[in-house]
Amino acid sequence: MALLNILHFPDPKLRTVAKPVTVFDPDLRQLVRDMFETMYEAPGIGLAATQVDRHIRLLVMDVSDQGNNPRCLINPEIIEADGEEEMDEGCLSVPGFYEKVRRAEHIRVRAKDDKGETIEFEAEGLEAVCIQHEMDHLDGKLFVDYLSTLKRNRIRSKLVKQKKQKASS
Ligand code: K1U
Ligand code: ZN
Repeated sequence: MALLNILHFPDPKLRTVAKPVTVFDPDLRQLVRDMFETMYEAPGIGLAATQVDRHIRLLVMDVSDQGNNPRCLINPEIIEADGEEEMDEGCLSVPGFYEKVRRAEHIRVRAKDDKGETIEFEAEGLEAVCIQHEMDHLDGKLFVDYLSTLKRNRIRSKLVKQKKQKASS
């Protein structure tokens, strides 16, 4: 297993639109294992392949309190959505910042698992928010894109400054 490097905003690679997964092989399952290890170690409740510089439509998540409900979604699609809710979101690619984002409250998701089997389920609350957040990553979108330009630019400046300070220390 391996810990993967997580890209940070404003890295332009985070803007890449991921391609569908077509081959469900042992290499894919190894990437899934590495992404779970990286997500639990961070710690986070979700991770999209885009964040670890792999531009395929794959995300992992675990929104359970005990961290014992791992879920891997490949080529995910939201096939139904209703309601609206606003929740505080964070992002491992935007470390240290939490902001409210409005998203669909209930969703129905279709995806494949790591063996290529189709799965379909309904999600609400934090699970629904997390899936929408991670699916945005696969389209090159970040939660800061929902904020005002002023807030987004402030976050960008702070993260660029922190990166420069780390590089010179
Ligand atoms: O970077 C990511 O995409 C992961 C992100 C997912 C997420 C969090 C909150 C709302 C929507 C999506 C995170 O996991 S940020 C870290 C976090 O929320 C957390 C960390 C430790 C314990 C509990 C939560
Ligand atoms: Zn994120």
